[in-house]
Amino acid sequence: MSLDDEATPGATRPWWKDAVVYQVYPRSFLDSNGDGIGDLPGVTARLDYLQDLGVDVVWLSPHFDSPNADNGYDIRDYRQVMADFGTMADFDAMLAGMTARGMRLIIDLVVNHSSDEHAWFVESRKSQDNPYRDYYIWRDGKDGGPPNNYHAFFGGPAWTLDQATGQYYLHYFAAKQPDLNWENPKVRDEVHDLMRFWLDKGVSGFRMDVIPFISKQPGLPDLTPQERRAPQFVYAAGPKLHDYLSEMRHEVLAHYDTLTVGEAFGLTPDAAQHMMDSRRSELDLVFNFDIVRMDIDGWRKTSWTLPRLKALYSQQDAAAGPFGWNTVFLSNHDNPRAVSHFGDDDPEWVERSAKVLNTLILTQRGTPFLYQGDELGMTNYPFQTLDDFDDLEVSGRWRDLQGRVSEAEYLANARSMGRDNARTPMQWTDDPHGGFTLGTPWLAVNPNAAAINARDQAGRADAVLSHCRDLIAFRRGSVDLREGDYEDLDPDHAQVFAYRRGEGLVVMLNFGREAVAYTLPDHLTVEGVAFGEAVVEGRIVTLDGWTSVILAIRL
Ligand code: TEU
Ligand code: CA
Repeated sequence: MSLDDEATPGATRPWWKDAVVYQVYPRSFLDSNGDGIGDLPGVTARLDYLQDLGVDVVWLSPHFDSPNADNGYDIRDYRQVMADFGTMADFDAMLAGMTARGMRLIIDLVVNHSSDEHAWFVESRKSQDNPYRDYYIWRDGKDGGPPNNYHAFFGGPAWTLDQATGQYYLHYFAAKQPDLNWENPKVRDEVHDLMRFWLDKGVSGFRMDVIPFISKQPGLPDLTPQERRAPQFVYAAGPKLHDYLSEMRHEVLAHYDTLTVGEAFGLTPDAAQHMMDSRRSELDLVFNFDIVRMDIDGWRKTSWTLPRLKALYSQQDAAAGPFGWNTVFLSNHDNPRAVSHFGDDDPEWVERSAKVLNTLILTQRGTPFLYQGDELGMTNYPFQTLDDFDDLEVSGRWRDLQGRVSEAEYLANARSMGRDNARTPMQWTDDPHGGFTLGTPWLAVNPNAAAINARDQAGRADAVLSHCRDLIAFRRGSVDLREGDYEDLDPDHAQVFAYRRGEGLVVMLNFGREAVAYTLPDHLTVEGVAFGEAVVEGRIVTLDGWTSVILAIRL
């Protein structure tokens, strides 16, 4: 690993630029005690699996005490482990197991809002002069209704009237997720303290949930009709975001060796670059959602094209510039399965296309974030009715749309884009419930677990899992992939994604079932196949349907 960081020669290259991160959604990873809910001992039981895959960092979705209105993104106690997931001793054992295997752990920091069952909110709602009142955002109503026309992401107004004190409180998400008031220095101090609590236990950083939203618009004016179509761009443009993040860096993060990655939901590319610029003291990485949301209009799924995907990668790479660094991902717990969204989940093609997508994630410029199950090519779930879902985003949005949209249209949309597609339990074996639980799973396991599961793939050299493991190892040994610059060789081609990485590699991905014979530009000399499979004759490379190859080249 080179020691110099290309951005600031002489500075050591941060470890997270070379790391491969794997997101664990603990509720759906492995159930160790038969209650149908994944838990921390389940994660510990699979650390050898993650080490064998070659994972450097685990991002753990919220493990904190929560009533689970939003599956843990509604925290009731930031210093307690959710009882469903186990105990603090289980957390410590999991972290020790990761450390012993040379892995790091980053946890989810959900501090734009808490649960309405958090002690702070229980106090805050008691009276208008309670010492905790200003931990949240309370306002008088206007004209007999909410203080403004903000709409919640999970349906209904973003304000709920608290009868006891006659005021409304703000919640960008569910009513059980009241927004914290970051204007209040006591709130910021509380957050800094809880961050130190986990960092002092040995955690290596945080993924920061909707962090751009913590600074609210002064005066909270109404949204215009245009703004209401995508309120996140207003919510993320508060005037004090960068002040709060700089303070967090100064007060907490600067005193530890950490990785911080912020959800850039609602940020413009410039604001995102601002947040991750290594010359500033804010965060290290951001999740830019332009790609995973390129075929979403409001709530509706639209369509995407490969040239559009390529343009977004080039835009993100340019926006990062010499002082930024991107994350590379195609899925997470909020998005459909990568192979169903961007690949081809027909049983005949699913493995091949999953390998192509994992090649994209692991060879693009930036830090790759794999989502649990994508190393197997797990697919979307065949939801039949709205009752099959267990996501307040699906139910809340349906309450908004009923009467304006047919149930058939809404169901079709939820089937393709609903978050539960990524939350069905991990498929470990072809045993009942995919070997995830000996009980009844909290969310049904995909019936294709018999065909797509880790045990079957562990024994097959041609499996998605083997390909992913081998490519992670290849990437670790390649300075071009970890540090090299990025050049899209053919932005307009509708089926082939071909790009140069550094001085010595070209990656080619065939995003279709038809074989393609592709001629590389004449400024490149192909020296041979470095990874994958393709027929190479001079600069003509033939890729079978849904295959990818990494070529050794000379400029
Ligand atoms: O998600 C915020 C966010 O980006 C989601 O609103 C996402 O865009 C939407 O669900 C896509 O359909 C974060 C967490 O990742 C999510 O799980 C939580 O529900 C949300 O914040 C509130 O904490
Ligand atoms: Ca369990």
